[in-house]
Amino acid sequence: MKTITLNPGERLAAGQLPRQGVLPAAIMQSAQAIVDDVRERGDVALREYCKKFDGVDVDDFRVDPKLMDEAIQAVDPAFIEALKKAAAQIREFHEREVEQSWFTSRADGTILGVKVTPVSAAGVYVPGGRAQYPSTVLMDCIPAKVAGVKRVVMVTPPQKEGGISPYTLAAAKVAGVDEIYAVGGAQAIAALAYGTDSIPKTAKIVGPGNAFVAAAKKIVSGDAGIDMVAGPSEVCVLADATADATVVAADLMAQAEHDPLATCYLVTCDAAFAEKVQGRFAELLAASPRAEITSASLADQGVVVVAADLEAAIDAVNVIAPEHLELHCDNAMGLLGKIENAGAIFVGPWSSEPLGDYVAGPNHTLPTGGTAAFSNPLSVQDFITRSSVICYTPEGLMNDAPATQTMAQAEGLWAHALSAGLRRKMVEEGLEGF
Ligand code: HSO
Ligand code: ZN
Repeated sequence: MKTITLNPGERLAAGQLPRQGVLPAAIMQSAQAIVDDVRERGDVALREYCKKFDGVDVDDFRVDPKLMDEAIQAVDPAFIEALKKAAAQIREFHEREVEQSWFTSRADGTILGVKVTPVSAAGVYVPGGRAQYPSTVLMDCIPAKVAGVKRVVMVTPPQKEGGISPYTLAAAKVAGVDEIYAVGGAQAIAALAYGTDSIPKTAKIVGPGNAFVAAAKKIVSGDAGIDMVAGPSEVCVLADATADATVVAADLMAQAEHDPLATCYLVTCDAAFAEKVQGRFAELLAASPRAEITSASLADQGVVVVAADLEAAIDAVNVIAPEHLELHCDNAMGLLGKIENAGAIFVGPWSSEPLGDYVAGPNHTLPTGGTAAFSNPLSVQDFITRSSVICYTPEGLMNDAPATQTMAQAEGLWAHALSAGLRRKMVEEGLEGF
């Protein structure tokens, strides 16, 4: 890991962080070409990309829902039990996010409010290939179902030998997925956004993927809603000497093992503790089957920030705005109020990030790359639309028409003034029943 030592009074600068920032132009260009092609040629283009990128000939992208039931029977029952426990806790957490329609009335009888409607269909991208993430199936599909979405459509790349992992299929069953298509990459995002003969379009597209998937989501946004443009996963551990060095090392490695581009930050005021943590890696890596990815991530992306005092350390955390933050320090809960930017905050020594990745209940699809400064974890809100509702009475109209006419005149909008003025005249003439 690279060490940045802050002098007293010095702040961490965002430019010191190993962030790629915007998606490379070459990736944006090839994703754009794929999206345009699928939009134009539909299933024919999809089949070609499937052959080219996944090496599989697919006739029918639709996966028979019966395969979900078969997968439930085929996998280890302990895994199904774990899935069910996780699903129940994720559902319970997200049920608290449900937003009700609401209405208020003014003294003049005018009714104002918000009507909440689930989106008609949600497309959920689930990465395939080397990474199998049934946990992401739960995290991304359950909030959609809790929101009341009728069609939850999962897309995931087919495996080399065709078909979809039984772990992913079993998770889809537990999450209540309605339709599954074996298609991945930028082409799957295009199919969800614009529809093809075999894949009907969806209003909202969510879920993590590689850089091409992220680029395609960025390209289609506006034509379909997207949750976020996700980058590599990140963890930041804020620790003092009360933390256990081996536990902190393991927590950093838990993020590093996702991806050579995953980024781990250790922020501390104690340089000796940071050394101690790094001293634990060798032994843990020797036991890890994912040592290659993990050590590449730690070596190339890992950052230790040694701050002069706790205030500077917390400021550094807010500058990093990490996807996941672990507070491994004395009075961890007491620091919560000072944390401004973080996707998920794990408080105290027992709150291992992997508990949150799988079972705690809050969503693990979180803002990355510093976007926690302005965006949010995936939630039920991602799967609803709100419509403002405005219902005037004649009395209410008389109260608000004059100001409307005055503002319309100031903006030079003649028919706006007319629209309010005509009604005002009708009320004045006693023509309220029209
Ligand atoms: N830490 C990942 C989520 C995940 N971990 C899935 C294991 N499986 C990004 O939040
Ligand atoms: Zn994880």
